[in-house]
Amino acid sequence: MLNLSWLSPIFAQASERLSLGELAGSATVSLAVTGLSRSGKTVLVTSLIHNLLSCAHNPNRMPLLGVVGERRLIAATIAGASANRLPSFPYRDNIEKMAVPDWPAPTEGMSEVGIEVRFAPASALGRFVSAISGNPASLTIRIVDYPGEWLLDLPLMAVSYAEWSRATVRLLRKGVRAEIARDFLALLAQHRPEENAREEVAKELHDRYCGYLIAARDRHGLSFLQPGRFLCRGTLGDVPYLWFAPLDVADGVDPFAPGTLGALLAERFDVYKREVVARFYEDHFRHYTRQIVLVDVLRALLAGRDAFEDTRLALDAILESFRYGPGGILSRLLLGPRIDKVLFAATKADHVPDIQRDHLAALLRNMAAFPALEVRSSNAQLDVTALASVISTAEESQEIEGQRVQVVVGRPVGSNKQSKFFVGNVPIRPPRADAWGSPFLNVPVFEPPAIDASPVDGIAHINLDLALEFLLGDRLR
Ligand SMILES: Nc1nc2c(ncn2[C@@H]2O[C@H](COP(=O)(O)OP(=O)(O)O)[C@@H](O)[C@H]2O)c(=O)[nH]1
Ligand SMILES: [Mg+2]
Repeated sequence: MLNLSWLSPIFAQASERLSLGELAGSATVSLAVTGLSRSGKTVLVTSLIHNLLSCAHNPNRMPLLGVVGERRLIAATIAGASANRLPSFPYRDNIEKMAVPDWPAPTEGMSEVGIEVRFAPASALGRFVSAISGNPASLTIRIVDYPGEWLLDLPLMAVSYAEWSRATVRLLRKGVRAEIARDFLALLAQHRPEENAREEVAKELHDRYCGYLIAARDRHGLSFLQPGRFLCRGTLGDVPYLWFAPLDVADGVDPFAPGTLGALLAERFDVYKREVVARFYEDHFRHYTRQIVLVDVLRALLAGRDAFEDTRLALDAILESFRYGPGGILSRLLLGPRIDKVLFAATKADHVPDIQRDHLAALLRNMAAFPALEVRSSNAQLDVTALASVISTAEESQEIEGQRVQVVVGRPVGSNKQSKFFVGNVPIRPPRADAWGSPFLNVPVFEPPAIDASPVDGIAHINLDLALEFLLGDRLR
């Protein structure tokens, strides 16, 4: 063990931020990547790894990541297999797919991968320790990819089944949901919470409720869909305790008489909270220290008012997972270490021209109650950005109705012609109720650029280096 007590105060301060393990060459930080399905997690992790591995050859890909820009990076490599319980992230398969070029296959559930970064320390103390130990500093970044849908379940921890049912059924009867949930609501009308519990009824309600969730997500672009595991099961399979759905519960009814349908579903709801929700936070989330949350802001904006407002509800629910202050749900669930930096990122920023990208980030910032989170010191440090993991478009200007405007151009997957994509002005605030057009759910999927599968040249991106600098820069000094 090294004695640091003689160091001057400035050095001592530097040492507070660095662990000795880091200085001496072995430290780990976990970087969790989440977002609702199709928000861009798999592509982000693949591009991040590929760009980090390529940095030693091509530092120009990640200039704004301090350790690269300052030429301190020595090498980044995939860490060897560890005794982790999670499936490993399929980086190799993904990068080979992208070299075709094509997008990586969609994934469900969690996976992880370790990246070992060896670098020359920036601080005098770090350089000193590195010199006497004869080793460069090293940091293993443990990247975990998990479905954002699961974070939507945290608010369930604070409510009973009856409360959740009432709130959910109220929501189901409003706006577009009433139409999407018509079949489920019709079945709901035939069953009372106080009728005798029957397994077939519970299962049928569950199946129809899942049908509604899937239609709401896939055909209407909605995102505030609970419980999250009904849409993204991970490794759970179809276990019987999942067979529940909300019931039409009158005010004041709670708890339910034994043997009733209400009691059966309430019991399952409680098992779900204990076995699935609490367990995810205790076994996994608790170990994350840095987090990036991906949001497909443009898709939500173009999908129309209902889908956009719904994304805001989902974001508010997701934010609960980063409120550590007293009185929060998390403080009751988790003790000890916590996430200390969270970045919310509007993904696929290559779908809008350069001048609109800051708008995308500003819109994301104004979509949820972020500011309230930042002033509370016990919460995670938070920032918002726009990024593209893989630039798949080019920029052009075009005359539209007598006006020169910037558009993006790319080749839609499966087409042999380039097409232009123009979204107009991205507003920096959620549009007013009367400013919405009709929903547009077909944002083009542009073919990714041809890339080299070996980690030499990297992948062109927008702001990936800045994002990583915010998330991990302090651990790479
Ligand atoms: N143009 C563009 N499309 C992207 C980008 N990232 C993701 N996508 C698209 O979004 C789809 C879903 O991304 P994926 O990473 O699989 O989402 P996940 O479900 O969150 O893991 C991809 O298949 C791409 O079509 C990006 O940076 N630029
Ligand atoms: Mg994925």
